[in-house]
Amino acid sequence: MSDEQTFIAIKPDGVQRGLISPIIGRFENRGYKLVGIKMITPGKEHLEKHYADLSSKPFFPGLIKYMESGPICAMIWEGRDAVKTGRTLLGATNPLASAPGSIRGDFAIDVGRNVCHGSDSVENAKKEIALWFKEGEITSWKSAQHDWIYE
Ligand code: YYY
Ligand code: MG
Repeated sequence: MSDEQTFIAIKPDGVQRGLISPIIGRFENRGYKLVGIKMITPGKEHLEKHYADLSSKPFFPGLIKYMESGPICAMIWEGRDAVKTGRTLLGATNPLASAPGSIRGDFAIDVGRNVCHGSDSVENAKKEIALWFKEGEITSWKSAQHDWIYE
């Protein structure tokens, strides 16, 4: 489906390190379409909901503190296989295991400072988009490049 959507976030370290434009560039250059974007500093409760499945992990308190520490650039990217390909563009969770050419493989070292988030399934993408965006914040538009990207 060329209208599959994924939730991608540039974490506080990515924002502070000036990585918004290179990360956006990876998705734009690949052919994905940006349909939602905002700078947001969410509270603890919001972040605990976002990472609810990790709440029993030893790194959870540190993860929430890090995510709370500054603004996050929250985005929705749309296009064929956006969820799976979005994860490939990001690289492995541990940047040291991420291939060069991926975002984490090019811009990060430590797992706790891995600069970006991407939904791991279509179902979770839907949940995350609903958590981070209100309906009126999502734009529907036809890219002039559409027919040059898709057959
Ligand atoms: O989806 P992804 O971000 O690649 O990994 P998750 O397993 O969902 O973990 C979320 C987040 O938690 C990860 O991006 C960094 C952090 N984390 C950590 O600090 N230490 C770990 N051992 C595993 C994950
Ligand atoms: Mg995850």
